This record gives sequence, C-alpha cells and structure tokens, in this order.
Amino acid sequence: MIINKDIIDQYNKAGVENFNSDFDFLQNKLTRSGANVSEIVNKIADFQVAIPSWALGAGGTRFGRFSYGGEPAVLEQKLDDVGLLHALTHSAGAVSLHIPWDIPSDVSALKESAKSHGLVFDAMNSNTFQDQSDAKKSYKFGSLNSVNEDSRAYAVEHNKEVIRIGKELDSKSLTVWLADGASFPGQLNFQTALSNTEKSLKEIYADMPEDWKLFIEYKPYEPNFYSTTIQDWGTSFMLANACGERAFTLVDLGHHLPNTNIEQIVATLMYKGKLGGFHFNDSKYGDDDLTVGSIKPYALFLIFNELVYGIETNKNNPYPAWMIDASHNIKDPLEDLLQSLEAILIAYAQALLVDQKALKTAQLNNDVVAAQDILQNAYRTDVRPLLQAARLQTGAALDPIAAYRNLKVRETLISERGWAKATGL
Ligand SMILES: [Mn+2]
Repeated sequence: MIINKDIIDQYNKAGVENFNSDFDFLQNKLTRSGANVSEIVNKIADFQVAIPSWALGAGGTRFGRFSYGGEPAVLEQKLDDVGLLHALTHSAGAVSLHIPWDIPSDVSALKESAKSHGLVFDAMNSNTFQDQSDAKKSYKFGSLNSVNEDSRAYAVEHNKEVIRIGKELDSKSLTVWLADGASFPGQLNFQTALSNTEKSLKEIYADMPEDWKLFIEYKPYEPNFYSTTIQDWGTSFMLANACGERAFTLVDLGHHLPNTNIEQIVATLMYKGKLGGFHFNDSKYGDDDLTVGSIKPYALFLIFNELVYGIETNKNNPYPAWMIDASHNIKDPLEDLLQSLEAILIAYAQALLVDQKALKTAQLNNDVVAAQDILQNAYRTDVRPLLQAARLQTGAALDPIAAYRNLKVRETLISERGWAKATGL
C-alpha cells in the first residue's frame, strides 16, 4: 500500500478550517510572548526520527506475542511500512536495520525502494544477544565480554559484517547494545569482562570507515539480573573515550533504574560532546517498551529541554541520531509508532518554547519560582497546532492516526499480506 500526497491533501481538506482557527489563536499568543513561530514550525518540520525495523510487527514479552495481521514478512515490506509512517507524518524519514534479521538480498533494489519512500538508512544494529540457528559459537555466557576467545572473535566478526552491510546501504553509524553480564555473583570477573569488552569494541571501532560513528548503548539490568558489563552512561562514556573521537554514548530512555535523572545525564554527555544517539520509549518500572510520552510526558519535556539547549550550546557534540525503541504487544504497531512520533514532536516543540534568556536570568538571580514557571509555561502550552502546521507544510496528514484509520491502512495490509508474523523479536 502506498499513500500518495493527493490522498492526504484530499483527506486534510475537512480539517483545515478548524486547524486555521486553532493555529491563529496559538500563533497570536506565542508571538505576544516573543516566540518566532515560523522558525519553530520549520524546526518541527525538519525533525526526523528513525524507525527500527523490529517495531513494525506486533511486539512480544517473554510470555506471549499476539499478531496483528498484515505484519511485514520481509525487509522490503518493513520499508514500505516506514514509508507509510513517513507519508502520514513526514517525521519518520529514516529506518534503522537490525542484522541478522534484515540482511538485504538485493541491495540496489532496497536502496531504490528507500529512495522512493524518502527514507535514509540510519544506524545499523548488531545482535549478539541471542544465538542464531546457524550459529558457530554461542553467546550464552557473553559476546564482546566473553571469557571464551572464540565467542568474542565471533561477536567482533559479526559487528564487522554489520558495518559491511551498512556501508552498502550508505548508513553512517553502528549501534552496539550488549546483553553481556552476569545473573549470579561470582559468575564473572568484573574487571576481566570490562577489559574484554573494551578490547572487542576497539577492534570494531578500528574497522569502521572514517566517516562512521560508533554508538555504545548501556543498560543496568535485563536479561542479566545481577550485573551488566556496560551498566550505565559512565561505563559507556569511558569505553567511548577509550575507542576514540568517533565513538559516543547512546541514551535509551528505558535503560535506567526508576527515577534516574536522565535530563542531567543528557546535559553531562553533551557538555563533553559525547551524546551520539538517543532511543525513545516510556516506562513505569524498567525497560517496559511503552509508547513514548504515555507515562512520563513531563520528564520527556525536561529531557528535550536539555537536548535543545545542548544542540544550541555544545557545538562539539554531533547532532544526535534519534530512534524510537519501543514495541508493545497490545497496540497496532503502526498506530503505536504514530503516537510515539506525536509525543516526541510535542516535547520537542514545548522545549523550543522555553524562554532561555528569561530562564538564565532567573537562574542567575536564584529565582527558583520564576525558573519553574518558565519551564512549566512552555510545558503547559498545547503545541499541537504547531505540529499540524509543520505537517501541512510538508504534505503530511493533519491528524495522522485519524487518517490511518480513515484510509483503512491496517485492513489493506491484512488483505495484501495475510497473517504472517514479522521477523524479529
Ligand atoms: Mn535501545
């Protein structure tokens, strides 16, 4: 299924009058307070988030997986799905592949397909957290950190293969997330595990082309429940520094213990120019894979406030690679992703509204009440008409989920593809 611009323009007609009145009201209000509305709308229109190939099928927990029908069975169909999201929102202009689930059989055809959907290939993801059916070595007791030299070499070689495939697709970065760790005290020597990981990452780093970046993700627990070798941003930061200037830390919202001050981690990393990538999701307890903004929208806004400040201030930090890393098992996966994109752009737009000059003055005067008010004034603004203006400007749908339902996308996908399950988790 392809959604072309004419269909969307036709669909948008019914909502334009209401949009105009909502937008005028907000524009007047924001202009009065000194905001440059058209500049903010342009920034929202430019913001692109990568969609991971594994989020397009119904996700699962270790207890079960419930199919939605019409799931993409092959890589080409995954690209088509991201193309649908991009047509509806014009903010999902990139796809993030996962090897070995997404090994392309015809690279030039795949690149052609991506181009026709207006997509680029963002960071490539390696997978050393499970053994494939044809695996020659096992990752049961670790991969890059393994005490078994053969497993370590096998994992390094896999990452090199991911780089090779990524080069063919014009990707420019590799994300490494390791499940490596221990479930029981005494199982591994912390220092040996860390040293092995550092050596392995350096080998992978040395294999990357000059214009590539390495993103090192961290996670405090799960699937190992006693220790994770790259458990926190500090360990990731240390390893990135050991690798070199094109290695960075990747922050995944779900990879923190409850109540961690993630916005402060963002600020600390950007201050040192080491925040390379960002994975969006939401959670109540741990790595829950819930829709972005569904549980803690204010925390998301505070994080975006630091991201916006860092992008403006820390020119030594590269522009971060954004990706949604969530996949839940009770929603239509495409509707879930549309909700996540909306939540990301809302938080971004609210952060763009923060009066940075006034905030700085309040901070210099230790005016705690004013500082809180400045942040909350931005957070409490209903910025959705700004998102709609950006979508109208780029030919996307005024209301993407309503358009998705109105155009019967899921029903069409089921009739085209049947009930096969997507590959991946
Ligand atoms: Mn992640």
